[in-house]
Amino acid sequence: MRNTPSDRDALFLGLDSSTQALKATLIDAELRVVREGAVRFDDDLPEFRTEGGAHRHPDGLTVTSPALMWVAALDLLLERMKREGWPRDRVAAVSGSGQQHGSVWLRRGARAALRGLRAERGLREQLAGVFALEDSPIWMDSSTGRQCAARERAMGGAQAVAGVTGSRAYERFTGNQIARIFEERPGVYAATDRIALVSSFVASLLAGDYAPIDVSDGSGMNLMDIRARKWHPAALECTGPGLERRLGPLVPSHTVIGPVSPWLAARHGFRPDCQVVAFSGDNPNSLAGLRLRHTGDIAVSMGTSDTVFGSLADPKPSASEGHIFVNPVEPEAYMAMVVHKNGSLTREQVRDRQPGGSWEAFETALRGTPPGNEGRIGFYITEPEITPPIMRPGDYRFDAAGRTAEAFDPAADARGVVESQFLSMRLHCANIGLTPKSILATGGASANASVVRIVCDVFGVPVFVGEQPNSAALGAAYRALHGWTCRRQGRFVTFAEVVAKAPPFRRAAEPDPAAHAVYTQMLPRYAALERRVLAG
Ligand code: 5FX
Repeated sequence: MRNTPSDRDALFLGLDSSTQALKATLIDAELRVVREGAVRFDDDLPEFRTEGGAHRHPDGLTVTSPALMWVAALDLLLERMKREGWPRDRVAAVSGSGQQHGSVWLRRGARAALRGLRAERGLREQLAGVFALEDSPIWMDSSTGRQCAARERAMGGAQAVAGVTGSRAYERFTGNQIARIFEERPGVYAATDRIALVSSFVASLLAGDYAPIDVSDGSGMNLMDIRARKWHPAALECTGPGLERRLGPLVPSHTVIGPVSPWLAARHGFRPDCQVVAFSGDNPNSLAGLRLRHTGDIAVSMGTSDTVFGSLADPKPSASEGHIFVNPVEPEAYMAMVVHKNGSLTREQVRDRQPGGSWEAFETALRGTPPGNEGRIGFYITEPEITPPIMRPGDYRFDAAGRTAEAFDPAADARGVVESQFLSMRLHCANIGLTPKSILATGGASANASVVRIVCDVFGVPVFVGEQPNSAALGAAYRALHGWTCRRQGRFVTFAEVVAKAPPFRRAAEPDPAAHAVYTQMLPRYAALERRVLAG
């Protein structure tokens, strides 16, 4: 047997089985990225005929991905690593990330197939027959409205479901997907020995056995009690019979679930003592990749949608907004996630109304208008909004006296859209218990200094900026190091200690107390106007 790599030479591998690709990031013990790679499903595995990694079904609601494609992608990725000479024999631990909510249905005999993998053949060839369902429902599926309504009825209403599981019943959440399969395809359900998440399934492929679901990705199922970190009996009960046995155990996210399979060692040159750390969901892994290590650290990702997620100690799960998951790096804490659909496209529309229609003009408008916009408040809704649920697109403007306004001048619209987006974020984050102590701003708009200034003053906390490409795969690599370090030291070592060597993000803005006071005063008015817009 090869010698254990010294701690200095040890490497940590993170995989990310996302919607469109399987990605890999390899880091060294100094947390530097040493290799990256990816298999893109549509281009590299065209035989599965996916578009964006998925199949959209004619009903317009059902969206699935072929489970065998994820297996084939791992074969291909491992072959490429071999060909490119990745130093697999120095990998001390591997962890991973999976798109959240997707489920993999394994039939009786799957476990024996995983345990008995033969080194002379690839995974695809040996595992083609293990699925009770070839097409896995994924997070883009919205076909389970009926099952969601039934869950909320059975568990005492939307708020009761949120109170226990961290989110009201959502169509894409795995429990509701399972309920639909049980109802519509009872034969599939009966033939199923194990229902895995995408994350725990890919972990199974590396460990050569069923891998447990971790409590952080497990929080995206509407089946787990997020406080007890256990399956919730009533939530299982209204989903399908014999479900606990089919789901298997839940484990803390930093758990070492075992060494890699003999198959991975013999065929791909991994060390037999390379450890597999429980895989988790992509959003939990991104939280790790962005190194949100303390309660109150939040990330604001400004993209097509604006997504906020962060660590918190005292969550207030809500039926009307956001999700609460168990935190993947702080076992006692939680993470919250809130998605605002009207992000960059909405900002771009308002930008186009500025003279010249450029970002420079938008920035000039922000600089030339005062915090609070002289009392003017606008709601700019390009697409039906998720948080808050404003379904009717349009611009809703109010003057300082709360009267409906037909129009603002273009500069007031520029300030109006940015202030409105971040006041909404502050309001809805607070509603679920997320109060930031620091913000990491990422995504396109984080390059705009005047936008960052408004984020900073609305929340009243320092803002850091930085891009972290492939944050889920990188987060998985950090979590591999974290789980391995905890195991090595025989105690829980904080994630903050483990990632202390990573280069800091750039501190981009400090709050201006006077501007922050303006926004704090504005917030109750904003909330009241939002209620008016919601009431139509
Ligand atoms: C989270 O709840 C989601 O549905 C998505 O962000 C998926 O995790 C994407 F993979």
